[in-house]
Amino acid sequence: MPFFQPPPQLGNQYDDDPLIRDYLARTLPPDMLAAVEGELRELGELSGGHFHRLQMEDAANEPRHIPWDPWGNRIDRIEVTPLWRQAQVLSAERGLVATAYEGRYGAFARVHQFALNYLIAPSIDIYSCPLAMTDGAARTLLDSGNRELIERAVPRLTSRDPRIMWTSGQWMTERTGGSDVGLSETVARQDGSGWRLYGTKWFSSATTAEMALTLARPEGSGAGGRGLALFYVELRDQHGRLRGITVNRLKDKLGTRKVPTAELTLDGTPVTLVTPTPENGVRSISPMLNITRTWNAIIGTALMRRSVALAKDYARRRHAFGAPLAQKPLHVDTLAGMQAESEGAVLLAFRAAELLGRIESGTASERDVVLARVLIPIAKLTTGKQAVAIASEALEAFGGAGYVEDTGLPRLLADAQVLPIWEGTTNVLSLDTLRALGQADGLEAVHAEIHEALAAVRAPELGASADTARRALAHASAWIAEARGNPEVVEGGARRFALTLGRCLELALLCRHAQWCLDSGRGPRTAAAARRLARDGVDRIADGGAEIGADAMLLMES
Ligand code: MFK
Repeated sequence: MPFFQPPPQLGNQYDDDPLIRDYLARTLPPDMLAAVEGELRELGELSGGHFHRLQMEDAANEPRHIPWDPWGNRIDRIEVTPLWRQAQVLSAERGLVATAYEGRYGAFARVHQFALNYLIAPSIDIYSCPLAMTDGAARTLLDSGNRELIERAVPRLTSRDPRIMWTSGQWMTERTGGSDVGLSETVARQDGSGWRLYGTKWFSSATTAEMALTLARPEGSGAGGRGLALFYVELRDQHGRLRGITVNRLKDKLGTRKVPTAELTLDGTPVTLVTPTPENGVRSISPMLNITRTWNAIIGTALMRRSVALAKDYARRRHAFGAPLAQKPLHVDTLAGMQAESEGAVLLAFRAAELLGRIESGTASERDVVLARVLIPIAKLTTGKQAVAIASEALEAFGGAGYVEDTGLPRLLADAQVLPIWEGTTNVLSLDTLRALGQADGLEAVHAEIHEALAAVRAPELGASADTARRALAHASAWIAEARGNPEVVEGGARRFALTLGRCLELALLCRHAQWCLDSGRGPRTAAAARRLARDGVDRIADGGAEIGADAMLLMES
């Protein structure tokens, strides 16, 4: 009988994930957990079962742009994949956006919502992208105070009825770039019927949305982000025709291939101004950025969890050199490092969710607000990098099979690679972290967060890990204090600084969670994760001041 390798299997993705179960048990009030656990388990079942199977069967399908109908009319229809059609129904019915807005669980609504998304996201082919933007649009409209738009759009964006629920796009990127949004060229003109937009949007994700929030420069306005204004667009009229919008083409991307990302031409697109005055567009859209960046972090952790789950299961099924890989010390060591990274990442991403929940329910302290502003970009940039590294390691854990498309494994890496790019690259978010730290005691809030988490740690087996976090934080703080007078040194070291804070936060949160697991009889597993993360290193600071920058310039010479 020739040899055939059994493929990896997934079980219930809630039951099989002790970290998320323990985290929710520690964080949520017991009666709330009892009330929501059934749906978490159901989503865990759908994620490891129906949707994972469908994902494999649906692998070859991609969205299609149909520019013309048979009679020559421009229609710009976009057909999405069968899985995406099911994901749309699931998202509404399971409240993947709505849960955050229903007010049932107050400050814990965001943890609840993101737990649902964490469980299902790896199996729904990045349908989380339109959901993140939908959530961000609902939040931005609510924060804008524009009653007419709130009444028209928010009930649809947050509906649990798939026939009613809308999704939203977020059109920011133009040919001038996705980072320096203040360079946007799209012009807004007013005529007798209101505002109309003229320009090109270069990366409109999920163009199937019913509405979008977008930036444009009112004619005669000044340069930069302050000269932009925030507009609300409904894409189609009552006959389903696009309103002054042409879909030029879909992007041919490395990953997120199920997401129909398009280049658009806007030629007289009717829009509504969101804010009372046509200015400060970047500031007005910033609630959207903070929501989608939190999503980014959560989805990053979800993809890490899927990478580790598949690699661990495979290690038990795959025999080499006389034993299952799961009994080979070097392979076990590799998988353990992946597990520890993903556990730290989950706790950091969900910490952002906790803070958002408190802010939105009106129960946040002043420090929570300051901490959220800093922690969200840090969580996004740290988990984005980790997700790519873990996905890459997972492919390697499968050997050649990890490099073959129809195993479904390469998609993990290709999809993870978007996470450090969209919603602000690692470098842009490192600079945003610096900006946020400079406002209202941001660094003090991070210090307090880390020290409070570590103050809860008493077990001797966690002592060295807690010290690693304290030392790294002290090193990062000393570096920024010394570099402060030299903007080039600060900018050149911003990524190392932000990543150190991110990894420090992860380790501190992991130590605190591990202490709770020990105290509540849940065992020593999380303490092992904390020790492993500490051993793999959290301090990324490089001392050397201006010399590092001078070396970097030398290394730029070809
Ligand atoms: C699973 C997840 C899925 C997500 C799917 C999404 C798919 C969509 C794909 C995309 O659209 S990707 C493109 C995303 N683009 C970005 O995320 C932009 C990246 N660039 C930045 O974040 C820049 O830092 C920024 C555009 C904000 C810089 O622009 P400016 O004009 O130089 O802004 P400035 O002057 O720093 O800030 C303007 C105001 O906004 C300031 O307030 P004030 O006017 O009161 O002084 C800032 O404090 C405020 N602000 C900026 N960023 C903020 C913020 N406020 C709160 N939170 C923030 N993050």
